[in-house]
Amino acid sequence: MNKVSIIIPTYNEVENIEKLIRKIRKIIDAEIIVIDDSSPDGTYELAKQVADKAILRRKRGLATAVIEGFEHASGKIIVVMDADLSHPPELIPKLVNALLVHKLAIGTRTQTRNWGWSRKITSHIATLLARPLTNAKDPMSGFFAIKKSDIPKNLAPLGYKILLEILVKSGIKDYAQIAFVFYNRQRGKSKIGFRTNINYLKHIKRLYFYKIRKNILNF
Ligand SMILES: Nc1nc2c(ncn2[C@@H]2O[C@H](COP(=O)(O)OP(=O)(O)O)[C@@H](O)[C@H]2O)c(=O)[nH]1
Ligand SMILES: [Mg+2]
Repeated sequence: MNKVSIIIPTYNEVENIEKLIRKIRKIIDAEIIVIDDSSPDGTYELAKQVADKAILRRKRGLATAVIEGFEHASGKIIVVMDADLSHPPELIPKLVNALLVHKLAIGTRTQTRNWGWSRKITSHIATLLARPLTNAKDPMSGFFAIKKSDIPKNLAPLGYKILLEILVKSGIKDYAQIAFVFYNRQRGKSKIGFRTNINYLKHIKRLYFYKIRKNILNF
């Protein structure tokens, strides 16, 4: 089996990161890389002790943090996941094994628990807006696996949605969609806010233009 690198972007996850990494270690032998954007709560200092690599950045941005993680990964297989325990580590081997037959494995949220109505509506609208760009059921997921060599080189995301950026730029249609129940975080706060949604709209506009130029919208 090829070596696996797990990339975890963090901002203020000091209450979650150690528990998550302990769980991952019980499940898979992988290189664990934390990319922290100077969290004021000390996430980086803790990550330095518990992760294999901890990278400190002086800027903010989830998608760009993940891309920086790709650059530091020594594994041939990359897994991306959130730090807040919403993505079950038990699913990692399934995602990795799916790459034996598929180009991409998407942890697909078929149910969500403890999400408020406004979050559900926003997520639904965001997914609908992405429909012409991809047929994947959950292109907004932050939980996926891909071979490093299959990651497109021309990624230019804005905001949160790194998987959507990869789907559009790579044109990959051969993906496994692995279902899981998404439990909202129990500790710490979501970083999604008004600004995130505006950035999403800008990002999606950019991807529409990209697809139009390539003339491959899925209408
Ligand atoms: N490095 C980095 N990580 C971030 C940033 N914003 C969010 N994250 C991390 O990305 C993951 C998903 O964020 P979260 O707030 O849980 O989003 P939600 O689950 O969609 O509400 C978590 O691990 C966050 O700590 C950021 O600006 N930089
Ligand atoms: Mg979360």
